Amino acid sequence: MATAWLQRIMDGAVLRRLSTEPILVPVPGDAKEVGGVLNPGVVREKDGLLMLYRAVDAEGQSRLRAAVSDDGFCWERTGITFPADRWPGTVAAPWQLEDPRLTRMDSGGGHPEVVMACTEFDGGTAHIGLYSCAPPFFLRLGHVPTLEWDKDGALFPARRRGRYMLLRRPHPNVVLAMAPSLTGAWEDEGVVLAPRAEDPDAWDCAWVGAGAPPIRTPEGWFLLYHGVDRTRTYRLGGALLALDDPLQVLWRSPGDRPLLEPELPWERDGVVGNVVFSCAALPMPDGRLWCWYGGADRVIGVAAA
Ligand code: BMA
Repeated sequence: MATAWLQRIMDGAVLRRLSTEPILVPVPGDAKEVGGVLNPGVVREKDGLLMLYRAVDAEGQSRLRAAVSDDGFCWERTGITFPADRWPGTVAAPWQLEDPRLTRMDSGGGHPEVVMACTEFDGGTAHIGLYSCAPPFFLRLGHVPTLEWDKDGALFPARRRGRYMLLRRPHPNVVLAMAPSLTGAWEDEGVVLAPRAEDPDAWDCAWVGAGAPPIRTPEGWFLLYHGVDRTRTYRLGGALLALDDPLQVLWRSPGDRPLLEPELPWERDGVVGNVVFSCAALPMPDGRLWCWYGGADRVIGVAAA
Protein backbone atom coordinates (compact mmCIF):
# COMPACT_ATOMS: atom_id res chain seq x y z
CA MET A 1 0.00 0.00 0.00
CA ALA A 2 1.24 3.46 -0.86
CA THR A 3 2.53 5.71 1.92
CA ALA A 4 -0.60 7.69 2.79
CA TRP A 5 0.98 11.10 3.46
CA LEU A 6 3.09 10.84 0.32
CA GLN A 7 0.08 9.89 -1.78
CA ARG A 8 -1.87 12.84 -0.35
CA ILE A 9 0.97 15.22 -1.21
CA MET A 10 1.31 13.84 -4.74
CA ASP A 11 -2.48 14.18 -5.10
CA GLY A 12 -2.20 17.88 -4.32
CA ALA A 13 -2.41 18.19 -0.51
CA VAL A 14 -0.37 21.06 0.95
CA LEU A 15 1.13 21.59 4.40
CA ARG A 16 -1.43 23.01 6.86
CA ARG A 17 -0.26 24.93 9.89
CA LEU A 18 -0.94 23.19 13.19
CA SER A 19 -1.21 26.61 14.79
CA THR A 20 -1.55 30.15 13.53
CA GLU A 21 1.01 31.12 16.21
CA PRO A 22 4.71 30.20 16.19
CA ILE A 23 5.62 27.27 18.46
CA LEU A 24 8.99 28.77 19.46
CA VAL A 25 9.90 32.45 19.78
CA PRO A 26 13.01 34.10 21.28
CA VAL A 27 13.03 34.20 25.09
CA PRO A 28 12.70 37.90 25.95
CA GLY A 29 15.98 39.22 27.30
CA ASP A 30 18.00 36.14 26.34
CA ALA A 31 20.99 37.76 24.62
CA LYS A 32 21.94 34.56 22.76
CA GLU A 33 18.66 34.39 20.85
CA VAL A 34 17.30 37.90 20.83
CA GLY A 35 18.06 38.08 17.10
CA GLY A 36 15.79 35.15 16.26
CA VAL A 37 15.17 31.41 16.61
CA LEU A 38 14.83 29.66 13.28
CA ASN A 39 15.34 26.78 10.88
CA PRO A 40 15.30 23.81 13.27
CA GLY A 41 16.47 20.27 12.61
CA VAL A 42 14.45 17.56 14.36
CA VAL A 43 15.25 13.90 14.99
CA ARG A 44 13.42 11.09 16.78
CA GLU A 45 15.11 9.87 19.95
CA LYS A 46 14.26 6.87 22.14
CA ASP A 47 11.90 8.88 24.33
CA GLY A 48 10.71 11.80 22.25
CA LEU A 49 12.01 14.31 19.77
CA LEU A 50 15.20 16.36 19.78
CA MET A 51 15.37 19.74 18.08
CA LEU A 52 18.42 21.83 17.32
CA TYR A 53 17.47 25.31 16.27
CA ARG A 54 19.44 28.24 15.03
CA ALA A 55 19.76 30.97 17.68
CA VAL A 56 20.98 34.40 16.64
CA ASP A 57 22.45 36.70 19.28
CA ALA A 58 22.38 40.47 19.63
CA GLU A 59 25.50 40.80 17.43
CA GLY A 60 23.99 38.61 14.72
CA GLN A 61 26.14 35.54 15.57
CA SER A 62 24.40 32.26 14.89
CA ARG A 63 24.72 29.21 17.19
CA LEU A 64 22.69 26.06 17.73
CA ARG A 65 20.47 25.37 20.72
CA ALA A 66 18.68 22.21 21.79
CA ALA A 67 15.06 21.60 22.80
CA VAL A 68 13.08 18.40 23.45
CA SER A 69 9.45 17.44 23.00
CA ASP A 70 7.07 14.52 23.48
CA ASP A 71 4.57 15.56 20.84
CA GLY A 72 6.46 17.77 18.37
CA PHE A 73 4.32 20.74 19.30
CA CYS A 74 5.38 21.80 22.82
CA TRP A 75 9.14 22.19 23.12
CA GLU A 76 11.31 22.62 26.20
CA ARG A 77 14.77 24.12 25.93
CA THR A 78 17.52 21.94 27.40
CA GLY A 79 19.96 24.77 28.11
CA ILE A 80 22.52 23.35 25.67
CA THR A 81 24.10 25.85 23.30
CA PHE A 82 26.69 24.82 20.71
CA PRO A 83 29.25 26.21 20.60
CA ALA A 84 28.74 27.39 24.17
CA ASP A 85 30.46 30.65 23.46
CA ARG A 86 33.39 30.96 21.13
CA TRP A 87 34.35 28.21 18.74
CA PRO A 88 36.40 25.82 20.93
CA GLY A 89 40.12 26.34 20.60
CA THR A 90 40.00 29.48 18.52
CA VAL A 91 40.80 33.01 19.43
CA ALA A 92 39.50 34.47 16.22
CA ALA A 93 35.82 34.98 15.58
CA PRO A 94 34.08 31.61 15.70
CA TRP A 95 32.36 30.06 12.77
CA GLN A 96 28.70 30.63 12.76
CA LEU A 97 26.61 27.49 12.65
CA GLU A 98 23.38 27.67 10.69
CA ASP A 99 20.57 25.46 9.50
CA PRO A 100 21.20 22.11 11.26
CA ARG A 101 19.84 19.06 9.43
CA LEU A 102 19.75 15.94 11.57
CA THR A 103 19.86 12.43 10.13
CA ARG A 104 19.31 9.27 12.18
CA MET A 105 21.55 6.81 10.34
CA ASP A 106 20.57 3.24 9.51
CA SER A 107 22.18 0.88 11.99
CA GLY A 108 25.44 -0.83 11.09
CA GLY A 109 28.47 0.63 9.42
CA GLY A 110 30.22 2.11 12.41
CA HIS A 111 28.85 5.63 11.96
CA PRO A 112 27.37 7.82 14.68
CA GLU A 113 23.65 7.31 15.30
CA VAL A 114 22.76 10.89 14.51
CA VAL A 115 24.75 12.99 12.08
CA MET A 116 24.22 16.71 11.68
CA ALA A 117 25.00 18.55 8.47
CA CYS A 118 25.01 22.30 9.00
CA THR A 119 26.23 25.44 7.34
CA GLU A 120 29.53 26.77 8.67
CA PHE A 121 29.89 30.43 7.87
CA ASP A 122 33.20 32.10 8.60
CA GLY A 123 32.09 35.59 7.69
CA GLY A 124 33.44 35.19 4.17
CA THR A 125 32.29 31.89 2.73
CA ALA A 126 29.83 29.21 3.69
CA HIS A 127 30.41 25.48 3.50
CA ILE A 128 28.89 22.31 4.97
CA GLY A 129 30.19 20.78 8.21
CA LEU A 130 29.37 17.26 9.40
CA TYR A 131 29.05 16.43 13.09
CA SER A 132 28.32 13.46 15.24
CA CYS A 133 25.45 14.79 17.30
CA ALA A 134 24.47 13.59 20.79
CA PRO A 135 23.89 16.77 22.80
CA PRO A 136 25.70 17.93 24.86
CA PHE A 137 28.36 16.14 22.79
CA PHE A 138 29.17 17.28 19.29
CA LEU A 139 32.14 15.96 17.36
CA ARG A 140 33.14 17.55 14.11
CA LEU A 141 33.72 14.72 11.64
CA GLY A 142 34.76 16.89 8.75
CA HIS A 143 33.41 19.14 6.08
CA VAL A 144 32.65 19.15 2.41
CA PRO A 145 35.59 20.96 0.84
CA THR A 146 34.57 23.30 -1.90
CA LEU A 147 35.70 26.55 -3.38
CA GLU A 148 32.09 27.53 -3.95
CA TRP A 149 29.60 29.03 -1.57
CA ASP A 150 27.87 25.88 -0.34
CA LYS A 151 24.82 25.43 1.91
CA ASP A 152 21.85 23.20 2.57
CA GLY A 153 23.75 20.00 3.38
CA ALA A 154 21.41 17.04 3.94
CA LEU A 155 22.68 13.52 4.54
CA PHE A 156 20.70 10.45 3.46
CA PRO A 157 20.19 7.91 6.29
CA ALA A 158 21.47 5.04 4.14
CA ARG A 159 24.48 4.31 1.98
CA ARG A 160 24.46 3.27 -1.63
CA ARG A 161 27.01 0.61 -2.60
CA GLY A 162 28.93 1.46 0.54
CA ARG A 163 29.04 5.20 -0.08
CA TYR A 164 27.39 7.96 1.92
CA MET A 165 25.05 10.27 0.03
CA LEU A 166 24.77 13.95 0.74
CA LEU A 167 22.81 16.75 -0.88
CA ARG A 168 24.59 20.08 -1.15
CA ARG A 169 23.76 23.34 -2.85
CA PRO A 170 26.28 25.01 -5.04
CA HIS A 171 24.04 27.85 -6.17
CA PRO A 172 21.42 27.44 -7.72
CA ASN A 173 21.08 23.61 -7.81
CA VAL A 174 20.69 20.74 -5.38
CA VAL A 175 23.60 18.38 -6.12
CA LEU A 176 24.20 14.79 -4.97
CA ALA A 177 27.68 14.09 -3.59
CA MET A 178 29.01 10.72 -2.42
CA ALA A 179 31.91 9.63 -0.22
CA PRO A 180 33.21 6.34 1.19
CA SER A 181 33.34 7.79 4.70
CA LEU A 182 31.83 10.72 6.54
CA THR A 183 35.29 12.18 7.01
CA GLY A 184 36.26 11.45 3.44
CA ALA A 185 36.47 13.03 0.06
CA TRP A 186 33.10 13.96 -1.45
CA GLU A 187 32.58 13.65 -5.17
CA ASP A 188 29.70 15.19 -7.06
CA GLU A 189 27.44 12.74 -8.90
CA GLY A 190 25.13 15.23 -10.59
CA VAL A 191 22.27 17.67 -10.24
CA VAL A 192 19.19 16.39 -8.43
CA LEU A 193 17.03 19.51 -8.71
CA ALA A 194 17.52 22.71 -10.66
CA PRO A 195 15.39 25.84 -10.40
CA ARG A 196 12.52 26.06 -12.89
CA ALA A 197 14.30 28.88 -14.71
CA GLU A 198 12.24 28.30 -17.86
CA ASP A 199 9.10 29.40 -15.99
CA PRO A 200 9.61 32.89 -14.49
CA ASP A 201 6.30 32.59 -12.63
CA ALA A 202 7.22 29.35 -10.86
CA TRP A 203 7.66 29.54 -7.07
CA ASP A 204 11.08 27.88 -7.45
CA CYS A 205 12.39 29.66 -10.57
CA ALA A 206 15.49 31.35 -9.06
CA TRP A 207 17.21 28.75 -6.87
CA VAL A 208 16.48 25.64 -4.82
CA GLY A 209 18.00 23.89 -1.80
CA ALA A 210 17.37 20.80 0.32
CA GLY A 211 14.98 21.19 3.21
CA ALA A 212 14.76 18.16 5.47
CA PRO A 213 17.11 15.19 4.99
CA PRO A 214 15.53 12.71 2.55
CA ILE A 215 12.90 10.38 4.03
CA ARG A 216 12.84 6.80 2.79
CA THR A 217 9.45 5.44 1.67
CA PRO A 218 8.77 2.28 -0.37
CA GLU A 219 7.97 4.62 -3.29
CA GLY A 220 11.25 6.56 -3.16
CA TRP A 221 13.15 9.19 -1.21
CA PHE A 222 10.90 12.09 -0.27
CA LEU A 223 12.78 15.38 -0.30
CA LEU A 224 11.27 18.48 1.20
CA TYR A 225 13.03 21.39 -0.49
CA HIS A 226 12.91 25.16 -0.58
CA GLY A 227 12.55 27.24 -3.68
CA VAL A 228 13.04 30.94 -4.22
CA ASP A 229 11.32 33.08 -6.84
CA ARG A 230 12.15 36.39 -8.55
CA THR A 231 10.97 38.37 -5.50
CA ARG A 232 13.23 36.34 -3.12
CA THR A 233 10.21 34.72 -1.47
CA TYR A 234 11.14 31.36 0.10
CA ARG A 235 8.56 28.58 -0.22
CA LEU A 236 8.57 24.82 0.41
CA GLY A 237 7.85 22.00 -2.00
CA GLY A 238 8.46 18.29 -2.34
CA ALA A 239 10.20 15.88 -4.69
CA LEU A 240 10.33 12.09 -4.90
CA LEU A 241 13.71 10.60 -5.86
CA ALA A 242 14.25 7.01 -7.03
CA LEU A 243 15.48 4.78 -4.19
CA ASP A 244 18.24 3.19 -6.24
CA ASP A 245 19.24 6.38 -8.06
CA PRO A 246 18.40 9.68 -6.31
CA LEU A 247 19.37 11.59 -9.46
CA GLN A 248 16.11 10.37 -10.97
CA VAL A 249 13.24 12.65 -9.99
CA LEU A 250 9.97 10.69 -10.06
CA TRP A 251 7.73 13.53 -8.97
CA ARG A 252 8.06 17.20 -8.04
CA SER A 253 5.64 19.82 -6.69
CA PRO A 254 4.16 21.71 -9.64
CA GLY A 255 5.50 25.20 -10.38
CA ASP A 256 2.23 26.78 -9.29
CA ARG A 257 1.64 24.70 -6.17
CA PRO A 258 4.21 24.86 -3.39
CA LEU A 259 3.53 22.92 -0.18
CA LEU A 260 3.85 26.00 2.05
CA GLU A 261 4.30 29.70 1.43
CA PRO A 262 4.57 32.76 3.66
CA GLU A 263 1.05 33.90 4.55
CA LEU A 264 0.87 34.74 8.25
CA PRO A 265 2.25 38.03 9.63
CA TRP A 266 5.22 36.25 11.29
CA GLU A 267 6.10 34.53 8.01
CA ARG A 268 5.85 37.75 6.01
CA ASP A 269 7.61 40.12 8.42
CA GLY A 270 10.63 39.47 10.59
CA VAL A 271 14.38 39.60 10.15
CA VAL A 272 14.13 38.52 6.50
CA GLY A 273 10.56 38.86 5.24
CA ASN A 274 8.57 36.37 3.15
CA VAL A 275 10.50 33.30 4.22
CA VAL A 276 9.38 29.82 5.24
CA PHE A 277 12.55 27.72 5.52
CA SER A 278 12.69 24.14 6.77
CA CYS A 279 15.42 21.76 7.88
CA ALA A 280 13.10 19.13 9.35
CA ALA A 281 10.21 16.86 8.38
CA LEU A 282 9.21 13.55 9.96
CA PRO A 283 6.33 11.09 9.52
CA MET A 284 4.47 11.27 12.84
CA PRO A 285 2.24 8.81 14.75
CA ASP A 286 -0.90 10.60 13.53
CA GLY A 287 -0.11 9.38 10.00
CA ARG A 288 0.89 12.81 8.76
CA LEU A 289 4.17 14.30 7.64
CA TRP A 290 5.08 17.11 10.04
CA CYS A 291 7.36 19.92 9.01
CA TRP A 292 9.08 22.40 11.33
CA TYR A 293 10.16 25.66 9.77
CA GLY A 294 11.51 29.11 10.39
CA GLY A 295 9.18 32.05 9.75
CA ALA A 296 10.83 35.21 8.36
CA ASP A 297 14.14 34.14 10.00
CA ARG A 298 12.81 35.04 13.47
CA VAL A 299 10.44 32.37 14.89
CA ILE A 300 9.55 28.69 14.41
CA GLY A 301 6.26 27.17 13.23
CA VAL A 302 4.96 23.69 12.42
CA ALA A 303 2.69 22.39 9.65
CA ALA A 304 1.56 18.94 8.47
CA ALA A 305 0.14 17.13 5.45
C1 BMA B 1 19.37 31.06 3.44
C2 BMA B 1 19.88 30.61 4.80
C3 BMA B 1 18.75 30.46 5.78
C4 BMA B 1 17.77 31.61 5.76
C5 BMA B 1 17.38 31.94 4.33
C6 BMA B 1 16.44 33.13 4.23
O1 BMA B 1 20.43 31.37 2.60
O2 BMA B 1 20.78 31.56 5.28
O3 BMA B 1 19.28 30.33 7.09
O4 BMA B 1 16.62 31.25 6.48
O5 BMA B 1 18.55 32.19 3.57
O6 BMA B 1 17.03 34.31 4.73
